[in-house]
Amino acid sequence: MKDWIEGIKNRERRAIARIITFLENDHADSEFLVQELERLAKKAYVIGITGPPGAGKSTLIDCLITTLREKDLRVGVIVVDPTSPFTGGAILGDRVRMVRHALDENVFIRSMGSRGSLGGLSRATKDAVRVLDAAGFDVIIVETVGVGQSELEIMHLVDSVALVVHPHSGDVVQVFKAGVMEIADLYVVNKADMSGAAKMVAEIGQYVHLTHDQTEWNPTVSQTIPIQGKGVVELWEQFQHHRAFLQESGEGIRRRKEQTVREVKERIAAEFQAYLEQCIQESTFQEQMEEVWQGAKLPHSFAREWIKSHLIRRDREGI
Ligand SMILES: Nc1nc2c(ncn2[C@@H]2O[C@H](COP(=O)(O)OP(=O)(O)O)[C@@H](O)[C@H]2O)c(=O)[nH]1
Ligand SMILES: [Mg+2]
Repeated sequence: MKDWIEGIKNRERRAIARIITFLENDHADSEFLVQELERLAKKAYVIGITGPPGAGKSTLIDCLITTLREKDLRVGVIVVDPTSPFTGGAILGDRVRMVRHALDENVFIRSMGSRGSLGGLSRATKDAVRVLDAAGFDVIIVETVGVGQSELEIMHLVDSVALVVHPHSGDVVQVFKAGVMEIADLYVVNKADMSGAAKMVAEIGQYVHLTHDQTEWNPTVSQTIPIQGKGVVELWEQFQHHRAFLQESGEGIRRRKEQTVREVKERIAAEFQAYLEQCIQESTFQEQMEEVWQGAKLPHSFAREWIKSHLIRRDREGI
């Protein structure tokens, strides 16, 4: 593991990839590694790009990478697809869109697939961000595929959230419904070469006006045409404004604190779940269940009594 840390310090891609995979598998002895990573953390700027499939997120990120590389910034990209069982490799379409950066050693692109549970996926993504931060990437971009609860979860891991839609995405209603509109710091009407872009910008502007008072950050609405390389530099400027806002207002620190609380909660829940699974296997559990099976006891009271006795037991044993 010491070698791995050295590899990270030397920004070796193989070490970066290996550590991400190791942490993804949630080994019991990963704590040491995470501690070392935390020590190296350089405090990258982490941005989240979310929006419906086909909105042009990957194409936009490809352009953003170019813009950032021109400023000599190192860029890490994590593409998260909760619907894909694949991991480590590539979510094909996304990798193809960013392929021109594949040989640039200052760019690292990684896909993360489903880890069986949503909590597992967001924990693994959080760790991947840690690894890239420790490896000294200046900007880390997290792309999530789709619009739903899982995207909301993942977006809690980043500093700034951009929601990308395109003029013909009838999905905007869906986006509204899923609650994604509320979490965006920046709105991007992508593929602005298509008709209807101005209308979409106006609609989102109206939404922002209705939902935000003028005192805090007011989400910006940008237009981009990644296939022509247009609007991307301006979008990066908006990101920088938001970053400055996060720093000056204290909102950045507040968000990071909240993220840590979430992470702790998720880990506690995962530990409890593992403990429960273990208890269920025990014969005493099966015997007690007999009463429920025979209708002598309600599942509700059984569950309550079980929790009581186990928490007290663990407490007494000082575990
Ligand atoms: N007209 C137009 N099409 C675009 C633009 N950017 C991307 N696309 C197309 O939109 C499709 C989906 O792009 P992709 O980046 O994979 O979307 P994602 O699913 O949100 O990552 C592809 O066929 C792209 O070529 C653009 O600026 N204008
Ligand atoms: Mg994509």
